[in-house]
Parts: sequence; structure tokens; C-alpha cells
Amino acid sequence: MRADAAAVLDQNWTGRSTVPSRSLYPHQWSWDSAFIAIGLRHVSVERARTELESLLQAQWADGRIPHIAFSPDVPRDAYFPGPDFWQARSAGGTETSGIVQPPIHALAAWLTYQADPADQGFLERVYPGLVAWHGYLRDRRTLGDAGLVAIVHPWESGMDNSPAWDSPLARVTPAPAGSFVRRDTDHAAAGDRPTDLDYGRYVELAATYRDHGYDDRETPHAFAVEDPCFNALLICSEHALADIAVTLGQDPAPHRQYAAELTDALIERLFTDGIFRARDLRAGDLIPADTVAGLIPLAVPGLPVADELLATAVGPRFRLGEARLVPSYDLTADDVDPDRYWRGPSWFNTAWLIHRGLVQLKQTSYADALRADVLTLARTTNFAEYLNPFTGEPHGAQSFSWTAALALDLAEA
Ligand code: 9WN
Repeated sequence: MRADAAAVLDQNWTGRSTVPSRSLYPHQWSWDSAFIAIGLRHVSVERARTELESLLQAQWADGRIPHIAFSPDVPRDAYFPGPDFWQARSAGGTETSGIVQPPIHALAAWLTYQADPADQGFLERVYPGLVAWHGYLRDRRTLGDAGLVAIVHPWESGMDNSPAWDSPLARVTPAPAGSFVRRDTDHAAAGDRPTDLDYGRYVELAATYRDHGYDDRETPHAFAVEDPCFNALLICSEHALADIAVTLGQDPAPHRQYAAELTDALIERLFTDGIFRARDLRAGDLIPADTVAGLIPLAVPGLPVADELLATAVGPRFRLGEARLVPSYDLTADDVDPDRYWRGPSWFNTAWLIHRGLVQLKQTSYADALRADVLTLARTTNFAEYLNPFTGEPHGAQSFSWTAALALDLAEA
């Protein structure tokens, strides 16, 4: 499995970063690169560093790390929405998208550094950009009044088609179906992917942001949501920034402070019924859908409600220990769909994050069982993008980079 996983990462390596999939996602994606670096460090720490540093070259002057850095070597229409849609460039001139993805980069940088602690230069190079990234989120994306950061597009959650986004998305008038051409359904079964209606809404939200110059003060942001996964990963990454600061002889206190404030707000604002739920800032209430995003705070160090959250993970909604990996959506929900994008299937990155939480909580038997399932399914699915949580049947892309990388990381654990 290790050799095959390394071969996937080799095939998907472009010379300075790793595409998630040669067919479906032929550019550099933000949170994918972070997950990829976490596994790549076991193959080549040099490549893992390059993966993260190339992503930081796509960072904007305002600190945001865009969700896609486009490759100039790929046809401009290979992926939709491509560079001609986003019309955006980084400070260094890379063509990019204008939205973001969950901030797991500082944790990835810290883990990459640990593979070769002799190279402090890497931390010195990436620390300022990572601080600026979190600064963008804190200063421009604290859209509610509780201190949590908000996402302004479903793609920013990394869980595009989550049932949690149905009600806030329903308020968005979709771009007309004929006004854009999807590329994803050229490479993946239409029944596994979001519907055309949802795509129309994604396009409309992104075009509105673009037409306001990606300015968070100017854009009306019809979709504004406090997502538990996004905020939990920001907390994990603030702890990583504190560790990096200590290593570099700088003051970790502001990072620990922000992590503590976010943790308090996360529990105060989003914890209910044994799980974290997303808050719709426009409607002003919690979104009732229970998704795997609500379990990701298990990875937050010292989470005071970890026992209750673990009980939910092993209960009927997610069946940790019985289901294959961890389903993306409540298995008791009427509309759970085990095959459609983020509406039931299991992903390897969420399993890796929950495994990390279980290890921190010293839940060894659950952690070992989940690790074994990751290692088995990575091999039997040919490193699938996602899979059916009842049968393990693969869906989406194969030879998917973060699946290979995170299986490699757990093989080393
Ligand atoms: C939109 C690349 C990305 C992942 C996301 C996943 C999917 C894109 C898409 O693929 O999103 O960003 O076209 O569906 O949902 O988590 O980063 O692998």
C-alpha cells in the first residue's frame, strides 16, 4: 500500500505541487495541498515543503490563501470555474480563485517541520504567510458577533454539497443553466456529483463576490455561515502557530489566546444535541443538519465537550466503528444518500482528522479500528476520492492525492 500510495503522489506531482486528481481537479487546491504535505513528508520532506511554499506563493496581499492556484500548463477550460471565470491573481502573479478553504495549513507546516526538525529555515519562511492568512480570516471574516469566522460560499467548507448548505443556498437565485458549462461531469458520474441547480447557485455566489472585487466589506454575502469544521481547523492551526512561534523564539501567547477564544465561541455558539452545527448568519439560527463537520472539533486540543461528541460519533447518526470510515451525513436522516457528494459517503480526510482527535483523547481502540479501515480502504478502492459508508464501494476520482497521502501518514503512525 505504501509503495502504491507513493506512486499516486508521484503521478500527481507537477514539479512544485500535487494535483488532487489528474482528471477531475488538475490544479493546486488549498486544503488538499495541506493534507498532501502531511503524507508527502514521509516520501520526501523536500517535496512536502515545496507543496506548502508553492501554495503560499498564491497568497494574496490581503493574506487570503485562495482555494485554487491555477496551473498555466493546463488548458484554461479543463476545470470549471477556471481562471477566466475568477479573474483573480495573487500578489506574485499566479492566477487563482477568490474564495478560500479550511485553514489546516499551519498544522500541516508544523507536521512537515517535525519530519526534519533540523530545517528551521522552512518554519521561518512560512510563518509570516501563515500568520497573515489567519489575520485575513480574523479581520475580514469575523462576520457575526461571537468571534467565529464565517465562510461565504459552500466550496469554502471543502464539503461543497453538504445538506447543511441546502437552506442558506435556497435563498440564492441560481445562474441560468445555459450560462456556464460544467466540466466535473465529464470525469465523474452525474449521480455522484452536485445537481445543476446547486451548481447554478455556486456560480451565482462566486460571480457576485468577483463582481465586488472579492472585497468582504463590499460584497453582500447572501451565504454567510459559521462552519464548525472550518473554525475547528483554525483552532488546531492556531495551536500549531503557537508551537511554531516557540520554536522560532517568538511569543506564542497571542496564538494560544485566539485558540482559546475560538474554542469558547465554538462551544457557546455551535454546540447542541451532542454535536456542533453550522450557524446561518443571515437567518440567525443553527442549521439542523448533522454532518461530519460537526464531529471535526474532536481534533481540537482539550475540547471540554469531547466525551459528548464522541458519544455522538459512535451513536446511530455516524456509527463510528461500524460504518466504513466516518459518513459525511447523519445516517438516520431521511435524505441521506450514501453515494452523492458530501450527502452520506465517507472521505479519507475527515477520517484522518477524527483519528487525530481519537488519539489525542486516548481512545485507542476506536483510533486503531479507524486507522485499519483507512489503510484497507485506500488499497481496495485504489485511493478513491470517497466511498459508500455501508459497502466501501468507491466513488469520484481514483488515485486521489489526499487519500494516498493520509493513508501513508497513518501507515507511519
Ligand atoms: C470545488 C479538490 C476539491 C476539494 C473539496 C471537494 C471538491 C471542488 C469541486 O474537490 O471541491 O473546490 O469541484 O467539487 O469538495 O473538498 O478540496 O479535491
